[in-house]
Amino acid sequence: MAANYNSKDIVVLQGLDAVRLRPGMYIGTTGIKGMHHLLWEIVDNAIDEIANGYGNKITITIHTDNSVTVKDNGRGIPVDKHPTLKVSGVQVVFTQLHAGGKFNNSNYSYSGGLHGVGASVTNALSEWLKVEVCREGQRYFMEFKAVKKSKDKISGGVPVTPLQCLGPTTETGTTVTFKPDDRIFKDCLFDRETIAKRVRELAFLNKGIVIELIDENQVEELGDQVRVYNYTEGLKEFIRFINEKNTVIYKEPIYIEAKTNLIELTCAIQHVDLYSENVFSYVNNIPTPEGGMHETGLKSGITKAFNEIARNMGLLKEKDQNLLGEDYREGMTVVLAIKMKNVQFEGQTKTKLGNPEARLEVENIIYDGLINFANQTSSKPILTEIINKAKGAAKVRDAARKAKEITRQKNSVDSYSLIGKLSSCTGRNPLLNEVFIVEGDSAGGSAKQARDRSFQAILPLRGKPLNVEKKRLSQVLDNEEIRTIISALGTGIGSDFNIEHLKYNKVIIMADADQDGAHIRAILLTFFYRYMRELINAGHVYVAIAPLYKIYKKGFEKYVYDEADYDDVVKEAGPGYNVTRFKGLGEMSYMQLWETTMNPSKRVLIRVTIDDVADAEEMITTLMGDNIEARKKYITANANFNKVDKFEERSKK
Ligand code: 28G
Repeated sequence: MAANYNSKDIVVLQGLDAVRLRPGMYIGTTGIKGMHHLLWEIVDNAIDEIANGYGNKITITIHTDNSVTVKDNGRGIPVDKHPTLKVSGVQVVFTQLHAGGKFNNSNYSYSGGLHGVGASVTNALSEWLKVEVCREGQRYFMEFKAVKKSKDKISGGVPVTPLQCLGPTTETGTTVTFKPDDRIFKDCLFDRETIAKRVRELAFLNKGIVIELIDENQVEELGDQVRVYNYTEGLKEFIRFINEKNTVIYKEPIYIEAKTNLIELTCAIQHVDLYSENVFSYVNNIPTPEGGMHETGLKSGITKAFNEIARNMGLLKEKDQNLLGEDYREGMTVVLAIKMKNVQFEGQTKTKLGNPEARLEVENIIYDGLINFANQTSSKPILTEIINKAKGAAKVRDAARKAKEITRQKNSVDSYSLIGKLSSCTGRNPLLNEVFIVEGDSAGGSAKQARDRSFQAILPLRGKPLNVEKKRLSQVLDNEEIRTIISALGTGIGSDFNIEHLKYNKVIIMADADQDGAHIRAILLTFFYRYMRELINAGHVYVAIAPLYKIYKKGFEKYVYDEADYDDVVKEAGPGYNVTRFKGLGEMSYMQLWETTMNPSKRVLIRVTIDDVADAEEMITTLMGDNIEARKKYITANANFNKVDKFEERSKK
């Protein structure tokens, strides 16, 4: 038995060794994101089992040793011997790459992107992994671990024992516990908030599912050691959550649900009294911020249906032109989630759906769904609101187009004076160049002295730029600071945006570490988010972090960038140290500014990313929106203005 067992392992381990050799190929990075990916592989399997109609609950427990347990109450992974591989189904799932048939098996239908690489990848990159299966009246157990093979070779996911039967049970389901191997993921710990965000999203996307999140690192008295996510209304609740801070123009979101041979679709739509459009799309539970065929289909379905409805309701007359899609999408929040087989992801971040067949399928379902909705008498007031809002949008669209023309002319006439503010760099290679957007003329002056002019340009902003959140495009373009930024970057904005014209590889926001600076950062990030999102997606936007203190004495000098590091640095300095506190960029000499904030070999930059679109949306609407109470609350809760959290992650240079 044992000999037989080992011979089977050989083939299997070759596969897993490949994973340990090049983890990045399977999980993207060996940083914190990659480590969380191990968890998502296991959670994905549990979600799949429940989405297939078996069980309703998942429990995720973060343990104090950085291991995690995931438990579902599905059928339990099959335990009988696989007909060709001759080992238990459990062993197949955890040792065969792509086991579970996520790619080619009709039982398991959906996969996507880096997701769906399989539980074996988690196993290969874990120090140990334990599985318990309850199935057909029996409880089973199996354990795997990483084993040292020679001086510098470790194999991961090696079975410690074959599948064991532990005796009878009335339960059914699968429980997996694993500990990421810290030889691969150095200094990485599971982050409760990261997990909570994704789990909340999964609970919105899979209505009815109950996901319990337990963090054993959290002491009970502090509150939420256990959080439960359960949304019986799914995307409807998701949309209410996204729009929570805004004023909606009708209360009940429009909801569409359908299943065809090709796809399963759910969609919720609700308008707010603002002007931007917010489309959140997912394929197989994976966010697709770059859009793709399903979004194209969604948009044409919406435009076609609403124009037809507008005519039927007499809100568009025979002589009137059809309204444009963008008119109907003004102030519209949509969440679209589809599931389909054999997905192809494309685009810069592999988050764009490429399957051409998805386009018409989504278009037809959305069109039918909306026409159907219009046939219910209760929908009339809602549709009247939507169509009248769209008519308003069409009117200003015309005016906006004219304003844009004028601005374009203005820009070319004024370009000398606009660019006059910009101290450009001498280098001509956009890939090497960077531009600092600096608050205030005096800081701008220091930055000009400090910079390395061969590749660093400085764009000082006079006052605060316009808060674009509540503004239409024409008003946005009326703002001189904004126009200056647009012409300095060279890309154009909105639908005219072209990243190939970008003149700088890094666009760095440099503002004070105080409340005012935080506001300017938020205004600029909002502008980029609303009008140049691709700039963020492509990783060109950064926030420079200026030091808060300098701690020094004879033979010792260190800058403190984070309030939390202060005590450590003081300890390191020892007795007799001095402290300089920097209230703003303006209080530093230009040499200090260079040393601490601009010199690429020493500075701290945060690359702005949109990991969680709904979250970024929440931050933007809260910080920039109408609801002053919500904004005050948010600012109080996130009072550390040196940290621009939620919206970014640190990039190790
Ligand atoms: C708790 C953490 C993660 C899972 C199931 C259930 C089945 C299954 C999973 O089958 C196909 C067959 C054997 C390899 C399917 C049970 C059909 C009938 C299942 C999970 C491929 C996979 N009965 N529950 N896999 N196998 N939960 N939770 O992983 O050969 S994975």
